[in-house]
Amino acid sequence: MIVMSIAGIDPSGGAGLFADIKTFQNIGVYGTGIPIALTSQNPYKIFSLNPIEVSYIEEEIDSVLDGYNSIEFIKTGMLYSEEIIKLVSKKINEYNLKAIVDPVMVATSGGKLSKDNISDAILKYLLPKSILTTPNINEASYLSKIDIKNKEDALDAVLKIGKTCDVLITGGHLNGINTLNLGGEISIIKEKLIESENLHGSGCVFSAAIVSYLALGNDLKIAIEKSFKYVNNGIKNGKYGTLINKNF
Ligand code: PXL
Repeated sequence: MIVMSIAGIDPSGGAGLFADIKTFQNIGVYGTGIPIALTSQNPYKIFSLNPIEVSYIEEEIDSVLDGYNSIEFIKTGMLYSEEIIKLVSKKINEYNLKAIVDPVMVATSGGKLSKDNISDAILKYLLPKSILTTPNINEASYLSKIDIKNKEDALDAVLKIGKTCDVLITGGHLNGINTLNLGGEISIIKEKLIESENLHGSGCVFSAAIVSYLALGNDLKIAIEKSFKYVNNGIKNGKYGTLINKNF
């Protein structure tokens, strides 16, 4: 099975495209990766961003998908700008892809990963063509325009975002309460929060795991359950970022 991530590069390896590729490899699918920007950063700080030209990103995507026409599932991470979001939406249509959108805007370390406020562009162009989005509460607040502070707010937000796309608001910043709207079915999955230094990239790894398990033939609910286990294991046993016990 071949999958694709379209994301930014964190050269320290814990988040972004490199983390996605490591996750694909560990779970047992073949990862391809389209870098949309270079960054200079470590797990604690983002120093700068260096986006790749939009026409070149298009060439990258076309080269890989023309060579590997069996790719069905992709994920998106950092997309940086409205222009790139529009391009990726166009490609999802063109190649009939099933996309999981991790609507990355700000790093766990606090640095900005997008040019402007891109939440409206994600909502307008990308989510209508995607099968699932996995925002944390900050990203979900931008997307829903609800300031999410508790479980009730998160439930309101999944109803709102869920009109456009299935949604799972991750609970890492909400006492481990993950809030889901899958095809109109609302549910909560409560996870125990783990005290850890290894949270850098956990959102990236989570959505990459979902893509991997879907490509291996699991349905969305099972893929999500397995991905929670995978990420928990990574956070517990990781060393640098949310990585990833080989013996998982
Ligand atoms: O974790 C979000 C994220 C996504 N993509 C890139 C990142 C980060 C966080 O640092 O660097 C490239």
